Amino acid sequence: MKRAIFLALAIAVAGLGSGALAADMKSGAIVVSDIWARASVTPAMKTGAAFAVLANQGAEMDRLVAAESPVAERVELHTHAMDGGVMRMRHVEAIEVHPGTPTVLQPGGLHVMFIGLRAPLKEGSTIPLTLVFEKAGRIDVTTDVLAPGAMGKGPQTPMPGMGHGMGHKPAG
Ligand SMILES: [Cu+2]
Repeated sequence: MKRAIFLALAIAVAGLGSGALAADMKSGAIVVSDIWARASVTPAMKTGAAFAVLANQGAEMDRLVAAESPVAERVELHTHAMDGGVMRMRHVEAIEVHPGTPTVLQPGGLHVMFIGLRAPLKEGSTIPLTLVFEKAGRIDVTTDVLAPGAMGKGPQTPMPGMGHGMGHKPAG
């Protein structure tokens, strides 16, 4: 009984930790950062998208070949392409990640597409997502859900340190 409660607590704390810290997630040579999704505008919206920065610290090109999440019936890799003067989404088999040049998944470009959302994506929540790379394998990432019109997390979202480590003292 006690043990079960302790375990539940440990899981709750671990969950909080991963959501609050949102640290970069790494497997092999691949580092995933700035991962986020857009909140659903209405519950009727059955699709959604997630974005991230994929960096390759190795010497060989790797490829994102799949994405998985329990939030949707299907998860696909998409890009945007001009089609007769209209910007349309297109399914892609894989997304290349070259050494030295991060691949950026962002609105209007490459993205992870959720098709058949089981529930609306709520702003402020997090959703589990697994990115599958050809060489680096599977990387589980915690995806922050931002506002419906969000364009990204910004270049860096450092921990709010509240002046800690600044070390400056008032003069005199
Ligand atoms: Cu799409």
